[in-house]
Amino acid sequence: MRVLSGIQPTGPFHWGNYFGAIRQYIELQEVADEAYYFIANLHALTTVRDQALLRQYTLGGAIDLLALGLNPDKAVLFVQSDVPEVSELSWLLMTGTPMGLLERCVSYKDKLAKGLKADAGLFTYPVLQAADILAYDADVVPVGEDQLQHIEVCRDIAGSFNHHFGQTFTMPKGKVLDQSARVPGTDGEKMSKSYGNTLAVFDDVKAQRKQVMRIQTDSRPMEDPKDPAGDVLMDLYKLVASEEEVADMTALYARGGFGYGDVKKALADAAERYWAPYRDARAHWAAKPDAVREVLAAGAVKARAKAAGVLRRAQEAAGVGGW
Ligand code: AQP
Repeated sequence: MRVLSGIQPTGPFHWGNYFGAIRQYIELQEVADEAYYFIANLHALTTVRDQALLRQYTLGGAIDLLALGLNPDKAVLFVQSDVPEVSELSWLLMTGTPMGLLERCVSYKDKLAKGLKADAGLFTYPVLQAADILAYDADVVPVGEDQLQHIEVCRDIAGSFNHHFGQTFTMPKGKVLDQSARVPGTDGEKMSKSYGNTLAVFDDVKAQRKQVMRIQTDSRPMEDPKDPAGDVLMDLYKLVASEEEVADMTALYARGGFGYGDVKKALADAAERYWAPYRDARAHWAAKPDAVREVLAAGAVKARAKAAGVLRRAQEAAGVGGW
């Protein structure tokens, strides 16, 4: 099994990124034959237009992934722009991608609906993403639920290329975790950097508490029992609390007679315990930026070697190479 996934350096990673995707990266690096994980800085250009900030987020993203358990001895960690072959492959794919396929992409439509300005990069983002996946012959792509549609687009693009030019690309499959495929944000919507509703993984304890206290709840009277199903606080609590703590909290919901403030406090306490070791690991890596750069440089060499072979195969199939 060859695993690949990428994450955008568009800001500090949040619980949705970790529980939806990064946790899978860490688990899969143990069982995959090859695992490739990259910081998607070319994708991030569609939102981050400040070069110093983009550089800071890119290195910061790598530090975060290492702190969260990504092991460079087991997985190839690299920065997307260090593999220019992928951008070339993207053009080959673009020429066979129907406009309608991209127009139907929900994340593009959502961003337009939220008033974000769309450029050609945002519109064609799924094609670059398809190139990212296909360039490494990936067969498993661990992601959150919001990305499944893009993986379907990638399969469509790969399928039509294979159909037209002969078998060239491996067909990838998306992989989501049932219990955290769509982590809710502080407003109950999907947690998302661009929606301002995130709980950051590496915020300091005080800032994280403040964010937890912001979570919107309903206005049911204190004495009433509450249904824990679909409750944002409970959904988040389940991610960071122990099984025993979750059982106690479920009983409390059934009994009633408590305020949401108590649940928020328990959630903030559990979050503090959950993230403490990762915060220490982050401090360790953050103190050694050159070691992180070395990891990324070594990763880029391995990633390029793989992507160059696949690009050559695709160019020959399409008639733009091998003449
Ligand atoms: N709320 C979420 N629940 C589960 N998984 C999530 N992911 C993102 N949000 C959630 C998964 O995280 C991985 C990295 O996603 P990305 O690089 O696309 O990050 P992102 O899109 O920047 O995440 P955001 O916060 O949603 O950003 P914007 O607002 O810019 O689109 C992916 O596997 C994603 O599914």
